[in-house]
Amino acid sequence: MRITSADIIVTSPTRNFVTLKITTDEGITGLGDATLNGRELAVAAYLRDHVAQLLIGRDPHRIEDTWQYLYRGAYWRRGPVTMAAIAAVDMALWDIKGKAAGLPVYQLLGGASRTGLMTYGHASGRDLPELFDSVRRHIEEGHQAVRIQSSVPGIPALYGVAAQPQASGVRYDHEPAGRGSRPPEEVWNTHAYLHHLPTVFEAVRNEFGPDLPLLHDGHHRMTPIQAAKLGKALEPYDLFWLEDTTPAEHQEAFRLIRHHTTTPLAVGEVFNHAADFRTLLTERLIDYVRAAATHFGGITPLRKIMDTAAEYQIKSGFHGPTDISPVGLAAQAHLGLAIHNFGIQEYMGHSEATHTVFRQSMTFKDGLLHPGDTPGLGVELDEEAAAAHPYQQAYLPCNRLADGTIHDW
Ligand code: KDG
Ligand code: MG
Repeated sequence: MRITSADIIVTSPTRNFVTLKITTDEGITGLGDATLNGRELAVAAYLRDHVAQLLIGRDPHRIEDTWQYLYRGAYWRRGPVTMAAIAAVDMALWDIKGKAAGLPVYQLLGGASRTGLMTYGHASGRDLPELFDSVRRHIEEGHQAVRIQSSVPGIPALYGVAAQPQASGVRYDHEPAGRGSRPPEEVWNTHAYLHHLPTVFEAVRNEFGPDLPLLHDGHHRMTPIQAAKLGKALEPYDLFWLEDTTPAEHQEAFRLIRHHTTTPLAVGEVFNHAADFRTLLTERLIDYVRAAATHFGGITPLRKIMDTAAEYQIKSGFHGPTDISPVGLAAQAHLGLAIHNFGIQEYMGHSEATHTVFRQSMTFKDGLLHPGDTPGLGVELDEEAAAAHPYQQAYLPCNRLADGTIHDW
């Protein structure tokens, strides 16, 4: 079998998605997700102008060799744009291999280690009653665990907290994506946040009891000592994990956080290379790997980092927001089903419009996510439907302190 074409499809049903479609001379096609929120067209250009021609004529079965060729052969290694592009090629080749074998990708990765994947959904509220309603709705939908994000008095709008009640159909604050040519700006106040958040968790525990697994995302806004303080303050509420406390390129900063708190830690959604995790894994500074197949170079390197993590009793908690396409989500669902050290899968569920563009075999029932048994990744792209939703500029917000200083996130 030989690759005959590699096409890049950019579509925006609610959010922007970049998809690579590889076609072979045997008529088998494969899809890969290359979506990098806010920098989508950079990855599309990287694939179209620098990668597509390298794929023509190659044997699609040679996944490892193609990965190494694109990674080592470019001279410029790593970085989110490069690794999202390589990820798309890697996923598309796994998709083709599965279709050629007549097997879902998880079978090629060693077969299922479990019947399905435990998930968490995103609950949020501008006040406690709204938050409680949102938690209840996520439990009713089947999630076994819930992420808790809440407004903070003194902070007018907060990323991760829907600006309207989620019952009104607004599922998330950035879906549909905030269209426009520059990021909206929000105000941030770490002191107010650190003061308020433990009171929210106390209220949620009082309302829902001790057994519901609860998570929280700090979006990289704390210093290491602030993160340590928060982890300690949240210990009575027994979190499943505290995510992205501090910008994680400072891997050694996690020594300080770990030293002070027993709250489990998750990090890595912005990572794109195994080296980003080296200190965190080998010193057991985290409990969950947050990488996404889409941003980490695909299924192949994500499998390898999870095998390394297993040596240190660290589990998966792959990044699954709605700005990872159904193809990227399927890729990590197949991997999560196969690996032994699966932890939890983030699952927000894509919008109706997204489902008209990407048809998937994935199911979510009885509290478990399953990628389905269709050969390959189990996702097909309706190109006509995709064309009906052209790319639109959209950016996540950035945040500033009250005095105007731009802040981490
Ligand atoms: O593109 C960035 C979003 O995917 C991210 O902000 C969502 O933090 C996030 C999460 O945990 O899903
Ligand atoms: Mg996050």
